[in-house]
Amino acid sequence: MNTTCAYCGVGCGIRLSREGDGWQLQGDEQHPANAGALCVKGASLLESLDFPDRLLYPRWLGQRIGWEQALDTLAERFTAILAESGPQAIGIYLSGQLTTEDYYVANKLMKGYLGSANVDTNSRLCMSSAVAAHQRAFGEDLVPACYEDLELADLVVITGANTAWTHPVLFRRLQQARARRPELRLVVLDPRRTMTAEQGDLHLALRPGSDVALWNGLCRYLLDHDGWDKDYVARHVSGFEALAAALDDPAWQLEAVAQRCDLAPGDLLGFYRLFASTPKTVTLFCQGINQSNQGVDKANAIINAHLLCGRIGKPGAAPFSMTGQPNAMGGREVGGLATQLAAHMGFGEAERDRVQRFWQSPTMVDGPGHKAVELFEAVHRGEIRALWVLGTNPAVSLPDGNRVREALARCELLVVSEVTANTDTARLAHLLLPAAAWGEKSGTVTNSERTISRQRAFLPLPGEAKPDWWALTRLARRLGFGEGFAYEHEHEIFCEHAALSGFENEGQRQFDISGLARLSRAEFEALVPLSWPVNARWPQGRARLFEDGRFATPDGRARLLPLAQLFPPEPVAAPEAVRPPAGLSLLLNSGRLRDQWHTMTRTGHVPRLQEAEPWPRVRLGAASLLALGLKEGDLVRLYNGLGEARLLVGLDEGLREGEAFQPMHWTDRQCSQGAVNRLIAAVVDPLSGQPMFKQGRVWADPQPTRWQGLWLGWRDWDEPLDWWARRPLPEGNCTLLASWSEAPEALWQRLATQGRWLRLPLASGWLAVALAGDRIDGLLLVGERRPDIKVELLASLLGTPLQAGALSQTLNAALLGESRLICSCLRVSEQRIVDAIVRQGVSELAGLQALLGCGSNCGTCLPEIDKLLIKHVFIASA
Ligand SMILES: Nc1nc2c(c(=O)[nH]1)N[C@H]1C(S)=C(S)[C@@H](COP(=O)(O)OP(=O)(O)OC[C@H]3O[C@@H](n4cnc5c(=O)[nH]c(N)nc54)[C@H](O)[C@@H]3O)O[C@H]1N2
Ligand SMILES: Nc1nc2c(c(=O)[nH]1)N[C@H]1C(S)=C(S)[C@@H](COP(=O)(O)OP(=O)(O)OC[C@H]3O[C@@H](n4cnc5c(=O)[nH]c(N)nc54)[C@H](O)[C@@H]3O)O[C@H]1N2
Ligand code: SF4
Ligand SMILES: [Mo]
Repeated sequence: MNTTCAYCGVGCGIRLSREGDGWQLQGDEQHPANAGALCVKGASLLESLDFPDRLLYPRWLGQRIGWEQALDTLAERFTAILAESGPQAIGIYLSGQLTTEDYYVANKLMKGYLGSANVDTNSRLCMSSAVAAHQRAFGEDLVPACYEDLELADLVVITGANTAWTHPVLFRRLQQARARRPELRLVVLDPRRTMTAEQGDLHLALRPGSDVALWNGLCRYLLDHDGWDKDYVARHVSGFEALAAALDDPAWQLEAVAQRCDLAPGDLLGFYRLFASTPKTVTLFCQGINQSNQGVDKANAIINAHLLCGRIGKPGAAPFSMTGQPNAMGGREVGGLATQLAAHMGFGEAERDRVQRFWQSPTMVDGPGHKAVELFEAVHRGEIRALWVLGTNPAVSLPDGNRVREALARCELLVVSEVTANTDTARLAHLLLPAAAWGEKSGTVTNSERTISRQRAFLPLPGEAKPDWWALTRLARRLGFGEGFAYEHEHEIFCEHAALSGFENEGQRQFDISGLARLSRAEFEALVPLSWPVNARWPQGRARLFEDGRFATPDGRARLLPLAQLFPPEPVAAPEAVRPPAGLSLLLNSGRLRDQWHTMTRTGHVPRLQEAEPWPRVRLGAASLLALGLKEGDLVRLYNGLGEARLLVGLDEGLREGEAFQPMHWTDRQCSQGAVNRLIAAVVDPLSGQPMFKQGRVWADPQPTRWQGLWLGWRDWDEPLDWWARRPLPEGNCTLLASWSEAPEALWQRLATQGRWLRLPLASGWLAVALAGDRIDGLLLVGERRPDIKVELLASLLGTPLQAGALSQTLNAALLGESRLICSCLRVSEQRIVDAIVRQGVSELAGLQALLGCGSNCGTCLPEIDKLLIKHVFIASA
């Protein structure tokens, strides 16, 4: 059976085959996105399905209830709120991780039946700047390119994206193309020297937020050096005069731009020349562009340069916005954003009328609703009284996390549809509804290149879990809308969605999949991946848009836009910019790690995905560490007027000085104080409403500790403590502990009174053994500093009878230190690679791959392996 990966917007195809009682998973060779390849997250999907806190039944205030009762309660409360406060008092918050069918039903119910446009999605945090930029430039939210364009290009510019980690299979495709054709150049524009930047031919570490200046400077350079396509602009583009006039300003001359971007003029010139002389250029962008207080402008600045050179709608030439989530694109098609009506239509009178006639619905919203950040503000004010959250964890993922948590806690009726019961958001819900997870649910998703693929169910629904569209449909029926929501299968929903896209569409809307509106159930089941549009003109779909130079604007021309660079890139009046008295000032960047997915609800319980980066760390540059007097592994306190976090520090030589990078993944479930968004102000782009997650102002102080410790046990650590962070082990879990308020002796006194603890002195502190009968139930190491230890080895003692010899032998071996995992796919540690180089004399990559397998699957670790080779072969022998 074939399905689609649950994670990123590459949208890889997956093939499942039966093996004994279980399933075996591999990449689908036939899928156009990945041709059989998978990254470590996709390859671990089966392991991830073993959720620790799976939500199996509806729960009302923590108590199990039946679906009938849950839906009746929901219908009753919605009806009462509608009667008392009107439709604006109801909100729905959706997710790019739902299927298109889930999205379609939610959107129809809200906009056409309840009459509220307060339906937004976490795509607001992710894609809304790109959506708005596409609409401004092309007249519609259209991604022009396909993945193959990356392989056909002669220059790929990756900006504001760490593609090697976040879209690994696509990056691998690019790298393979570069190996075949060394003339294919890669330039990376990112303030941070990421794993992606490491692999570029050129990396420009621009000043955060200065992207508009960089692209304006490029356009100015193209105009000055005859590097633009006059013919293309004359025939297919509008707005040239205004752009040229705006660029006729000394601010956009090379030297001035270089200064704004904090780059060496020579480096910048090198990039401009390369761009000017390479017709086949693809510029790929993601959250470093979108998540900004001028995200829409940044995206349009990139598109400007491509339009000016006519580099769009051609093989190997396009601006390319990568979508993050598996179905962010499907949500955009449906109209799941509060600023869209449905099927790429807005709120004009004719469009509202058209959609209402198609739906035959009792009502129709009259304009856009609240965007995500405003939506939660309206909840905070009590204006939205009932909020239904499906498939997202806003307590963690929205900016100004403390305020969002406050809003959720104040909400009169919070309904959360979830797969796991124990998320920071789900814990605040009144009503919890169990959702079908990946592997159990069925429907369609659309990836970054507009390819619609099927997600198929291969597992039975556990407990009383139901697909989200089912829950929405059943509520709609209870509210008296049976006719509009008679669906019994996702196939019916998909066909209706496809029909709406083609309804009274004489080519005005390029999003048109009416060619799929009449699929039979069997054809829907057998649907193969297809890129939209799919209609009478393009029955087999279409890989590239705008090939004819016609855009979706009224005059058919794409629009160039004059754009100003905001400076400084941070908003001066950001609420957190109230300067606390002391502390080192840092600009906080946030984003993703290779092996984790968002708020860790799907990856945090998979030991193999934890190994490369097990603990919540904020990375700082060497000078910042020095200024703070901290070493790697110490604790730091980050704070501002909004909140605080306490994390381990790590050194990242790829950061610009004065900047820090904190992963977005840690939540209150895994760490006492590790969630980054408590520190990020709710500053948004004025057009898209997308939050500026990438530049927050924080202050840092060292966080001294009286002791640090490590707990290994089958049960969770449950003594109250100042600080902790937890990760799972194949069996049991491992918790880092620290205290600044209590001496280690005081901790021991607390434990000793429980009676089942034994203590042994160590050179650097002590080891306490928790006993259950005569067996080891847990191990606690306490010292001045966190012990550097082979966790897995020590954990092998859990459950064994207490024997002094075995204990000291294992302990000694474990204390020889932990080795970092380099290749997550084949689980090869740094130590094994170094041993192979130093002891076995392997001196090149192919040899390491043959011996250990490292780097031979997804390839994201190749640059790290390279570094080890350089360090241990070349430098050592020099
Ligand atoms: N492993 C993994 N992969 C994922 C996800 C995940 O959770 N884990 N999530 C998926 C989702 S939903 C998304 S949206 C994507 C996101 O994919 P990406 O956008 O590739 O990932 P991020 O880590 O958010 O950061 C992007 C980069 O922007 C840079 N940046 C910051 N500020 C600026 C700036 O001012 N200008 C420029 N040019 N760059 C800047 C950051 O340094 C960072 O390297 O990843 C998807 N893939
Ligand atoms: N600081 C900072 N914050 C960020 C970002 C950043 O770069 N920096 N990135 C932003 C971006 S781009 C994104 S996309 C968001 C992501 O943020 P979220 O959407 O909040 O993150 P997830 O952890 O993916 O949450 C999805 C939840 O849905 C559940 N789930 C999975 N499948 C289903 C299903 O089929 N049905 C239902 N009902 N539930 C399901 C999962 O268990 C999980 O709890 O974070 C944003 N926040
Ligand atoms: S690249 Fe993205 S879609 Fe492909 S396997 Fe990895 S996470 Fe899944
Ligand atoms: Mo995202």
